[in-house]
Amino acid sequence: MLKFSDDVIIALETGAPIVALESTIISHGLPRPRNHAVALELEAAVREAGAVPATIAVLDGVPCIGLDRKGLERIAGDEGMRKLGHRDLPVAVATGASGATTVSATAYLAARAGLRVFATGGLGGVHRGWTDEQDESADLRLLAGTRITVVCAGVKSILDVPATLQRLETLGVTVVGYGTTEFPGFYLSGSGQPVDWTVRTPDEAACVMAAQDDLDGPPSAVILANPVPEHEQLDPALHDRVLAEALAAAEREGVTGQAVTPFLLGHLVEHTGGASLEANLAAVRGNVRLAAQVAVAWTERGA
Ligand code: PSU
Ligand code: MN
Repeated sequence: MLKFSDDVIIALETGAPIVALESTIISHGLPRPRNHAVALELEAAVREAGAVPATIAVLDGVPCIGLDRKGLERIAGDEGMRKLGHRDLPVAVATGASGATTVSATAYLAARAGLRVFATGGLGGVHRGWTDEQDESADLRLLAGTRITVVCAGVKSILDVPATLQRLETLGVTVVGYGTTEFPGFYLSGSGQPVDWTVRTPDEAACVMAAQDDLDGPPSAVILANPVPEHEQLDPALHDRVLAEALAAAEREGVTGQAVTPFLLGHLVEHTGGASLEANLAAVRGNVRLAAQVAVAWTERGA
């Protein structure tokens, strides 16, 4: 059912560290053609840190754990790539469709494949205006039932961050700040919301994962929330202004469903003169590097 890349097969056999990487951020979250260079760069960063990258996507109905050159090219270049949440997987497989996987679908497939560490940009969550329109990313519920460690820069700041943190609490998802007591704000280093727990080294993160296994409680993710460095964040005043415009534009144009997140991210890139893209990339790079370090620490524990 799953197709593994050669590198991932070897890594699984030898117990080498592996980092799962999400593909929707490549296909729908970043502009072409830069997205392809980024996909390659992220894989290289994982390797540099001593782990094996496994970018996850569905190609011609086959869930792939690790992509070859051609697969990465398709994800980045093919405008027809669908955006697949975990609920879309059965249909994509049955119909032979191709698509990039969101956090929910990637985490699901990674866990099925036996991977434990996953890096992305920012999680989906509860959208602003949720009191009127029920838009909550499937990422949250899936993470509540999946034992995987997700390294991210918090949740996308286009969301209602306090409401999302509240949902994560209700759902029983462990949230830990990496070197911070403030929940990160995706494009911004901080969201203004506190985070209850902090770890400061990859090994401490791996200890949390080991304790999770020892306790053997309900299967749930650990969110390792890793802020973008302050000198690389988007200017907060610019962020707030352009985001308000983006939200208004989405409302005016009647954007709904899966299209909302790519629309808002695209609007921000365009109207910040690309500055939001640089902050997004800085966040993702940092997450991928940290995820690789955590994966290395995790395998060194002999888990
Ligand atoms: N993080 C990014 N860019 C993205 C996303 C996350 O830096 O494009 C994607 C992820 O795939 C996430 C999805 O799972 O947005 C959430 O979309 P929705 O709100 O439709 O569930
Ligand atoms: Mn949604």
